[in-house]
Amino acid sequence: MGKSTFIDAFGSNLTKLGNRVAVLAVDPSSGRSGGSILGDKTRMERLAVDEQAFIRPSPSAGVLGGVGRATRETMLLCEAAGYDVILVETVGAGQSEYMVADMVDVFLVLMLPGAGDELQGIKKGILEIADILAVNKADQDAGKARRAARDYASALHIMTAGDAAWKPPVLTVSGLQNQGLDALWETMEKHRHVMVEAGLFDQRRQDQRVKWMWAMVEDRLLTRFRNHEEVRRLLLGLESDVRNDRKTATQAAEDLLSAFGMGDLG
Ligand SMILES: Nc1nc2c(ncn2[C@@H]2O[C@H](COP(=O)(O)OP(=O)(O)OP(=O)(O)O)[C@@H](O)[C@H]2O)c(=O)[nH]1
Ligand SMILES: [Mg+2]
Repeated sequence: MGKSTFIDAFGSNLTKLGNRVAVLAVDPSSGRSGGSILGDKTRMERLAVDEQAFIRPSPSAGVLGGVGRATRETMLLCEAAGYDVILVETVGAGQSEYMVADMVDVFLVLMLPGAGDELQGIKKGILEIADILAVNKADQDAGKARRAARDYASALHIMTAGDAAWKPPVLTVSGLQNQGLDALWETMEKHRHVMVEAGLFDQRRQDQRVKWMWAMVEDRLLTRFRNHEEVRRLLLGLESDVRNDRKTATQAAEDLLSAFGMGDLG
């Protein structure tokens, strides 16, 4: 996708404009070690040595919830420490995108220019949460990138409510050639302006905070549940009972909740 190259160029543009930039990553799949941290920094050569920038790789592999929470907390710390722009990278592996969308003010989706039929392959879900879409690597074949952008634009048009305060635009960019990145930043600033004017900027942050509160409560409760000794003992047999239709899902849930001391509630 060219993410590291993109962030290196985009982030460097931003520090040149006088911003302090932090780069965080959510990549629960990678099991990254010190080695790939270095790898990432070398792929962001300019930003890695930029005194106005701070690059923090993904917390080492763990459950997505934990990785997401750690990243969100670092993000808040960076904000409090006076970073003007915080870029949060996600690998694009399913759930992590939703998690990142739930912590940022603007969610940018990078796409590659592909054949027309590529559109069918893209996950519809990701377009639904995109605030801005950018077709990257447009330097390779400008015509192809423009065609892809047009396809994405019509897909987005169909999905966006007519009265939405913000309609996700599609841009073409090249991280490698630093093309279209100034226009992208202007679009992000415009997004912020529109959201503030519509009273949606604070609302989004409020909604996100409440969502995170519940995510943490659910997370902790579920962990406590799964670690409960009797629940663990029962689970071994119950899952296969449910799988093989020896027990209904409802009965099994009831057994587990009873073992946890929460039976007979429903
Ligand atoms: N032509 C062209 N090539 C690019 C562009 N951006 C990145 N590349 C190339 O694509 C390859 C992958 O780029 P990265 O920036 O490492 O991509 P990434 O998404 O960070 O990759 P992972 O971290 O491995 O997931 C490299 O060979 C880059 O030189 C671009 O805008 N145009
Ligand atoms: Mg990378």
